Amino acid sequence: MKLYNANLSPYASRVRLQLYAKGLSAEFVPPPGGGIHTPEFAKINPLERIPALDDGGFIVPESGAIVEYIEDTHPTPALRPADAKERARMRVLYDIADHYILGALLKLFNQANPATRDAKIVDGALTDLAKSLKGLEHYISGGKYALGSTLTLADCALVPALFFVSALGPLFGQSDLMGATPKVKAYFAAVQSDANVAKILKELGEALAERVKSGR
Ligand SMILES: N[C@@H](CCC(=O)N[C@@H](CS)C(=O)NCC(=O)O)C(=O)O
Repeated sequence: MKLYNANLSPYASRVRLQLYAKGLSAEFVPPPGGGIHTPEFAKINPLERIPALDDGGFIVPESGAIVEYIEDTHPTPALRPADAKERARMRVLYDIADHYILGALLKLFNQANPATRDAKIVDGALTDLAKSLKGLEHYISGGKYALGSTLTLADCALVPALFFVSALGPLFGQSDLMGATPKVKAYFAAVQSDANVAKILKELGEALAERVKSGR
């Protein structure tokens, strides 16, 4: 398997975490042609987004489709609960990370430069983020993993999202964005004792430091 990847992408990071947790090896490659928006990569993924999976010539774009495909083709160890209610709980946690937390973070990411910052957009995004974290606080298990005692796809989506919550907060004068949601805060501290989670967080941290250093 080949994954078109960028270590800083929260979407690609969820796939890498799934692969590590399942003990699967894949080749991680940057998009060909020197970027995401190139004719070379558009031939592979016309949506021009990272990640995309190439499984022997079968291309799957979209991280949600990729993680489901990997679960279907490599079912053990399962990162999706078999029980319908548990699976629905997992999906809710995954979707909170995917739609709400990353949605608010994306707005903040675009306001990172203080020179061009729009205070109204920042306030709106911080309000959305606080609401999303409050929703997460309601559904998260309170244990080491988002759903309970084992790592699931919910953790694959939440870990990169919460990495960016803690990394971006200080840029907007918010050093403790998880402070109002103690279960979420305790979860993010506890899940880091998982070796695969620690590996993903290290990769994200290094990629972010490199991006900051390059000034892009
Ligand atoms: N819904 C997509 C989102 C992927 C996505 O937006 N990836 C970003 C990288 S973090 C990207 O490729 N952005 C290209 C761009 O917007 O120029 C997924 O889940 O895979």
